[in-house]
Amino acid sequence: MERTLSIVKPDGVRKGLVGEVIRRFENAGLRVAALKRVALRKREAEAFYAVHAEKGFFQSLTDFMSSGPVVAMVLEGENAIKRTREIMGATNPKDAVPGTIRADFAEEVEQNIVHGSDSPDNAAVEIAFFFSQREIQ
Ligand code: DAT
Ligand code: MG
Repeated sequence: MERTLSIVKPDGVRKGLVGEVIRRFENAGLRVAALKRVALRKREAEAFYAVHAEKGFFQSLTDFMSSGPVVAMVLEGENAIKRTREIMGATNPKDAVPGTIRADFAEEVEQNIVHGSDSPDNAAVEIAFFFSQREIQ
């Protein structure tokens, strides 16, 4: 049993894809262990993506992530981290396999609909960023 954090990003929420994204995760056997809609402040988006602080796209990425509400969720299941990222597809939708969320709905690399943690350590940090202990019991 593993847990990961996924986010429907502001473009996914604007496009009405919250249900579609959750459907795809649930269809794959992942369970939603916690869920919330939240508007990130610019500073919060910067903290969430701190590992990318030195990248050229950091300002633009964090402007985008704070441009509207997101829906954050904890997904749980066997190999949840890897499976969530498989269902999401590659970071750049041009490289994403057809049938993945990013291939089907994203138009460009920065606004790519969905986030998923990339390791157990990062999943723990990212889950704690959005959810208190009692929200994920
Ligand atoms: P992922 O979201 O697949 O884990 P990442 O952690 O490398 O990808 O990057 C985080 C986000 O930053 C990504 O979802 C979209 C944005 N991003 C990544 N590479 C980018 C680039 N070359 N230009 C613009 N935005 C980029
Ligand atoms: Mg990442």
